[in-house]
Amino acid sequence: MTRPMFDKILIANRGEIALRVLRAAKELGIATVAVHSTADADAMHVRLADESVCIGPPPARDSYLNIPALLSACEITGADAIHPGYGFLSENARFAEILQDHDIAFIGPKAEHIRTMGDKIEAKRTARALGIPCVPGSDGGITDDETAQAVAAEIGFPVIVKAAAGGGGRGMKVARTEADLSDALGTARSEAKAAFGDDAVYIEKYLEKPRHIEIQILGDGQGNAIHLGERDCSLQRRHQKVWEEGPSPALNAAQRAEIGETCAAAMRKLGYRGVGTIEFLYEDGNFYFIEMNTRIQVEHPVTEMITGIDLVNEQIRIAAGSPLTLSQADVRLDGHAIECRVNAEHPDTFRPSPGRISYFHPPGGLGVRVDSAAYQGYTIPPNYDSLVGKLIVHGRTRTEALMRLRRSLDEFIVDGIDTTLPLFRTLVRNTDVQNGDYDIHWLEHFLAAQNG
Ligand code: MV4
Repeated sequence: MTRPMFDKILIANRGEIALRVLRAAKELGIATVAVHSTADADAMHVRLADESVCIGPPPARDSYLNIPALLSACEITGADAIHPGYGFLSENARFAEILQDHDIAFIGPKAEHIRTMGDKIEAKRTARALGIPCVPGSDGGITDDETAQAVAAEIGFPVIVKAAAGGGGRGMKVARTEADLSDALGTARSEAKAAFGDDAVYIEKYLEKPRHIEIQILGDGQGNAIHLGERDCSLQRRHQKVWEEGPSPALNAAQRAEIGETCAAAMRKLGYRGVGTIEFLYEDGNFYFIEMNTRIQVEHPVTEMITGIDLVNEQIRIAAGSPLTLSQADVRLDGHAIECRVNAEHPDTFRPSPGRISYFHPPGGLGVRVDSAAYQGYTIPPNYDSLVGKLIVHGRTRTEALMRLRRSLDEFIVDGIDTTLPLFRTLVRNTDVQNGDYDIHWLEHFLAAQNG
């Protein structure tokens, strides 16, 4: 019996994730099509793909988000599947449906699950119904002051008002007392309307000092699902993750198995297909669901390094219709991994620093992985995100991973532009970081104290 598989995958993305997908496709013997904007004609993903198609001018809305141009590129090249990577069209349910209508496979979840998780109120309702622990708060949307006050009285202050269409930190307002709530509700609703064209908001108990811990799950849409442990992504700046690691320094094996099995069971019930991340705030030993991401994430290599499982390979095989071949017992969490997102930004001011890389020397050696589409002589265009590459290290213990990270950061040279490498060289030597003693506010406080 021959297994179902694609012949040719079009990669609707750029940068390091386009390369990551290309590599997985090649290892499966699948032909690849790169698409690119005019700003990315010299990009590495274009060079390494079997074929490439220019799909538009630099602005993403005219190229990487241009659905008719992507459909034309599939038609021209005969691609039978699209991998969306992260960002861009990766969580666009309409795009997934349009591809289905054109008999092109979307390498990602079912459109209905993308849509459900895109609405944070629906996502929370769904999570709760599936037995996932949630932050106490309103059952649905809130429009009037009276209902808001009643919910707040029930859960207690402080509370946070969040946009249903938000996520990633946009459109949130904290109310510390009863007197703040009316303003918080009004501001959150008008900001949500302006940013997303949807003024639906909901209320939650505000957690003061949580960690951000997310569970990686994998399902086949045929009733099988497993978890691949967690990543601790508490070190963030302005809702951008900076440093991610797994396992979380805050969890023991019993806690990990319990929350992991809760998530896997929920995904079995949902019939979830593909990779997904269930995000939690974690405080005082308790997990509180906040959102679910229905895409491959930037920090997926952390999980790959501790499990040895190729998540993009799994995504492709599952989208082609293969059932899960891994059982939960096959998943062994081994050692510790840390990822640093190296951005083309000033290490103190975080001002973007696009431009030409005059010298590029990535680190190497045992347990060191660099996922990057950069090369010496490459010019980072100003039009997209500022990720130069991800440095991921693995060690048998967290201490070994930290020492390996310190060594790798000292080897890593990127000249010609500003990068955040110096920040990581400071962080890896910091006592709180070394002790795993941080929450979601630690990095912002550290930066404020460091820069005055
Ligand atoms: C919260 C919270 C405290 N309490 N919800 C920010 C991004 C979005 N995904 C959820 N966010 C938060 N939700 C309750 N009920 C604090 C944050 C938050 C945060 C969360 C994760 C990582 C970094 C953060 C930084 C500031 C606020």
